[in-house]
Amino acid sequence: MNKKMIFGTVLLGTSMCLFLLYMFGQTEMNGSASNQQEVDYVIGVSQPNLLEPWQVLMNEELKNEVAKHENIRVIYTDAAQSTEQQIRDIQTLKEYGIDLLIVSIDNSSDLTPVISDMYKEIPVIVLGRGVTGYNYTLYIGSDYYFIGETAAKAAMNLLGNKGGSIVEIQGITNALQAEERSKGFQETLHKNPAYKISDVLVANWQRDDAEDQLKQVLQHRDNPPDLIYAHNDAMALGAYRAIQALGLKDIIIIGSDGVNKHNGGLQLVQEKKIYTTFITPTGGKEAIQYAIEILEKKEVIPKKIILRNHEINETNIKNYLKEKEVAVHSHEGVKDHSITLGFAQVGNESEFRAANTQSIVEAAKEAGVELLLKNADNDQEKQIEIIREFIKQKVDVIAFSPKVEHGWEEVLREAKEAGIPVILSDREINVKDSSLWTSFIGSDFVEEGRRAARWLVNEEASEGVHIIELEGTRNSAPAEGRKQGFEEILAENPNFKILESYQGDFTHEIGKKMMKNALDQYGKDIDVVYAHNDDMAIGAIEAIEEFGLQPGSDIRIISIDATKKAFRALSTGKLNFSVECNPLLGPQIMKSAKDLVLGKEIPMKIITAERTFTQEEAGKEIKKRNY
Ligand code: GYE
Repeated sequence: MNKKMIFGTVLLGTSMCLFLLYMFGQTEMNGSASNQQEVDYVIGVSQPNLLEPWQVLMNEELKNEVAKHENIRVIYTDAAQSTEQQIRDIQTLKEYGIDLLIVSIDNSSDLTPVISDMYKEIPVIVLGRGVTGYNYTLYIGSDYYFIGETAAKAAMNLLGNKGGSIVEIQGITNALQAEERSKGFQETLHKNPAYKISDVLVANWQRDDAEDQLKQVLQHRDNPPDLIYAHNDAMALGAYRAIQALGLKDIIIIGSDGVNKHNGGLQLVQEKKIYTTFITPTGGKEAIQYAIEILEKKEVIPKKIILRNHEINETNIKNYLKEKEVAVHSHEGVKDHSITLGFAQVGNESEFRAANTQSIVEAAKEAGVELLLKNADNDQEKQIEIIREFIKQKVDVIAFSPKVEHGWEEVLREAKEAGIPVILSDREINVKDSSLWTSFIGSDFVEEGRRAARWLVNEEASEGVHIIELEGTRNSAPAEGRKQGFEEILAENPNFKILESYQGDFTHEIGKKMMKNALDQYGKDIDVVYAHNDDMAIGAIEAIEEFGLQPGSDIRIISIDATKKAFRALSTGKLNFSVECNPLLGPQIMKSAKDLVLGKEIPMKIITAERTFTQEEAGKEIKKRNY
């Protein structure tokens, strides 16, 4: 009895459920395959509601992309803003035997465990709105903290230095996207006491709720606010109506989503009902494209795709709409012509770096990209000079692995003025103006640090565990993130103490030297070494052996990268745990560079999927490890 026949029987079997589902939740099925036609895959789409214009747009974009694929069938459910109904919908889709679930959620705290369970059985794409943790195949959506932060900067620009009072209208509570937006907004505003948030309202993403609540708050208020920040355009329109009804003037309204439809954010900006909105792509198209890649077992599937948001206001809306119009057609029929990519590599400091450089060189050959790869020998000034050289050479795209987070504004502004897009490879930077870079491809370093610490606190029960930390290059994104994530988990486990953190630079040599210093100072009081990469960990292992102690048993050792070097140390028991950091970024960099030259919008961040390895797991995997 094969899949298609199963499909028929399940259809029959579950029609009763469907009827119930129809009674309680909204269901719809489509896919370009006619009922009789073979389908290879059945995908379930669970929506939290179809009351919001943004969720409706997401479904449209999903359907438009599904229509291009003959061999898939999609079942859509709509929970009409009921968490209980959405949990039931997901359960019924599971019983229906779907091959993959695409789910967008409102209530992340209640839905996270449901999605984690589903993920144990089938691939799950979390779309548009996140869940806590990493128990899913792929997240596609925006960085909501970034949207809140950008909204705060826009508010401060609009109000000027004199500051002012602000009303914030949130979507719903216990929704990650609302919490992160609010956190980004408030944390950025609070840096300057001139800006005061007078009220925080919760209006369920709904226009009328926002209108009613704001009317209540403002009708008894002597001093109306100077600005209103609504988490979506529907509530921003509600705010506009409330102000109109109360006859109030000169109150700036900022919304979010930027849907290009009737009463959508773009129309509200054009009609000057709101001043600013933030384009928040739904990711519907990408979700179906990746769903098929996952079902066809494509090798490299990222963990997170963070889509870029564009700030739209009355000063740039005309340009945005024109560019959008041009972009829709620009890459049609454009021949895939060879492109030149200038890559400024940071150095040769580690096994990771060697594998990373090789991946880039091989992928360029594979993709027919002309690669100019220069090495900065871990010298930022030299790396800046290399980028300047690429600008002079008028390469099509520049990519680089930034040695440290700061000091890139000037040279990146020159690249921007030269119209050359910039891809950040494996390390992020910290610049005020995020338009100075186009896309980041790499890992979530904070999560890597958390994973290292989680293993340790789960592994180690005894009191007073003393840790030596061997840090990577100071002010580099991996070192900063791995330290932050590790300390975050340790903060919840007070019997784990970092005795001292030593300034390393990701090299074997410095790792060994630092460990020698630590052993001289703390000797047998050391229980654990946390090394920010394998190379420093291996150096530490040698120092511990020379000190006459047994690495892996007298002193537990944790590293990050999980290169073959680490696998060997794990399988000999000298290393205890390694957190993967994937260096094979070449193929994704080439794909992004080509898409950029074709005028396609590429994600703001592509976060790689990564694992962790115990000694036992490494033993099983070592043969397959190719770097
Ligand atoms: O972990 C380390 C290398 O930037 C993520 O740099 C990379 C780090 C990697 O030196 O081995």
